Amino acid sequence: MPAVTHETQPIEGQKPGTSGLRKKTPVFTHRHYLQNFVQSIFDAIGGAAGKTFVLGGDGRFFNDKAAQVILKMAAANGAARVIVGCDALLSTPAASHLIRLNKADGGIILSASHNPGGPQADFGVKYNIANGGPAPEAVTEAIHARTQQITEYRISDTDGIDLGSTGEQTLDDMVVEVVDPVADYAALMEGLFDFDAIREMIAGGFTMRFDAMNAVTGPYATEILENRLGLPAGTVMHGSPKPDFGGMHPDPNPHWARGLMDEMMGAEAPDFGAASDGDGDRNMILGRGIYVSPSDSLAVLAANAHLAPGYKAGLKGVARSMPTSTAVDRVAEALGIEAYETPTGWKFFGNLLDAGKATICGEESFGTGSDHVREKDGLWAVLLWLNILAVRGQSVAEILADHWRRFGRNYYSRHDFEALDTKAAEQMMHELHADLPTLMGTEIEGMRIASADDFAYTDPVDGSVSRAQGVRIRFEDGARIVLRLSGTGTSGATLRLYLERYEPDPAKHGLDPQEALAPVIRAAHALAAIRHQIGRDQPNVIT
Ligand code: VG1
Ligand code: CO
Repeated sequence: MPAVTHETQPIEGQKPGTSGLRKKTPVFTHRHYLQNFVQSIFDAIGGAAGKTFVLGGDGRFFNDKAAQVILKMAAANGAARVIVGCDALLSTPAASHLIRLNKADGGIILSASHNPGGPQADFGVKYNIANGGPAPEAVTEAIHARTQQITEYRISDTDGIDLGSTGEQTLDDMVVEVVDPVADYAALMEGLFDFDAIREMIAGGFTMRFDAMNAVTGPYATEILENRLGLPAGTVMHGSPKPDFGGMHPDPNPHWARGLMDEMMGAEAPDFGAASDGDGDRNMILGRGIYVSPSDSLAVLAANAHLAPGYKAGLKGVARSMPTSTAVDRVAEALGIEAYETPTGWKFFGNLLDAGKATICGEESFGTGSDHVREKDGLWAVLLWLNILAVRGQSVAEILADHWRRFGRNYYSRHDFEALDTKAAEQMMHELHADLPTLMGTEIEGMRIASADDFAYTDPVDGSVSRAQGVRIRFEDGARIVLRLSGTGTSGATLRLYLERYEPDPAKHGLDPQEALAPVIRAAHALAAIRHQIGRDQPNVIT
């Protein structure tokens, strides 16, 4: 069947954010919207001809239809092969692994990650490069530039492909290989972690709950945790991916995974609890009666990774996003390895991982991962925790208390102010920015400001520079305030306020983080005039 060329026109606003292009579903399903963006990806990477791609998504509404459109466009653009998950499902880390395993040229992931899904909710498309990681800024900028020039797209005039069962098919001259979305990923995990030790711990009565939030990790968690590690059926809750995530907001944090949270804080709590997000790259870690802040989780994983077979040689270095707490920096110092600080978004870790400068990376936003793929990886973090628990034979609470005794505690919290008037939020950041040069040396809430700037990052591998990555205000005692606007939302603006304070004294490690951070929170509100600027003094979500 011949490829058909359709005329089209540029569509405004096709600019990828922190992690791909995210819009309301009706925007994506609107005439030519998806097609324009996909053709722009192919054009921006020098064409698809002869190339191999990986394709899959988190199963949200429009995932299946979008996958068919992309397959037909890949065929019409001359791609040689597309490896696609059965039913067009692939978690983000599994897609990253498949790109690397098959030495593909790139991959397209259909997901708006932790944003809700459904006909009126959110959809997204993300392009990953040959290393398996999110396209770096130079590539996303080229894609965006192309969307502003586009005049036509190519699509095959076929009916599409049956993605319901595995095996090879052809679409025009292109091979479509439909694969089990879980198998290769599960094998990768078995190679990294001591499944025998974890099985033994489980046989000894260890209990856990995993909340897949009706999103893509369901099949992965069921296969790995229940089938391979022997946890009882029902350990995985909300385990079947649904197009609208069963109405859940698949963001694994204490606010949106309330049911799991309540269970873990209750009298009948299991030993361990975890949750993942829409596309499977985030994780929340809980112990009986205890919440592990993602920044602490990163630090604990870095300090204990050598206990798992895949990391027994030790870590080459660690990296964290700038707003993530500096807890992991203390671990790096103790280990005598480098700690890198990058802008928000996993794409900034790619070069460090490729160059062997970092082994483990993390973000405060429930993202942790390593050089086994080029994305953050929710189940990976859960399995590394399980491996550590099995080797150390201690509870999550004991491990955390131990960690704080050794390194001190970095009290940490993120406050999100959502659905703000975009102009007001931008104005607030603008005025705060203008104030920065005057802040150094001034005192607020009894704390003296040591530095105040807008974070700019120079990639140590390729020298590329990324500016305006968030305002940071550091105090002389090491406390920090960071403010930035979200790059993943689909309506209005979201202010993220990140708060951190270091406490070396073990006698003071048992405080509620909101209490421990109270002066820092007050200072942030005063410095940014938050209520005055955006008309709000309480966040919607606290993590
Ligand atoms: C948020 C997080 C960021 C994360 C990004 C993608 O971005 O803060 O740390 O990398 O989401 O996560 P923003 O710009 O809204 O703050 V997800 O699980 O898309 O893949
Ligand atoms: Co995600």
